[in-house]
Amino acid sequence: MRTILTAVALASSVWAAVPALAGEKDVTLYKNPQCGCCEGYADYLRENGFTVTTKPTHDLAEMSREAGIPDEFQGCHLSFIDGYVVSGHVPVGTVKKLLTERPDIKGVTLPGMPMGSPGMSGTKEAPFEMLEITKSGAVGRVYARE
Ligand SMILES: [Cu+2]
Repeated sequence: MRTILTAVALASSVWAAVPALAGEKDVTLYKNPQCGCCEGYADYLRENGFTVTTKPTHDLAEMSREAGIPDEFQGCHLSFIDGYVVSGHVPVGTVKKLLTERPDIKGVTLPGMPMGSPGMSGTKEAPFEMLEITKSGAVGRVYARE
């Protein structure tokens, strides 16, 4: 019963996050109300031609879990883009790759807040590795390096 309730909750939250008529350039980004680098990332997406709606929430970790991302792989905000989950400061090249290739996965995550990533300050020290969020709930395979 718990599984069924979780599935229903997930279906309804994803449905709420991804309006049926949203196009591939429409982004809904959930963030903690205080998060500044999340706004930085939203602006970065806007500069790259996306239309971004930010939604403050205190349930980000739970929402990320529901989206298939275990705690240790969660980014600091959660975006829904054209049916995919994009967690964290994922560079736009990877977002475009995702929307072009349309792999059979739930989405990608860049865990944490790497220095020098889009929206973050600091100096990039190594290529970022975006991990697949699979439909079975496994996270870990590298989808893209950028
Ligand atoms: Cu951040």
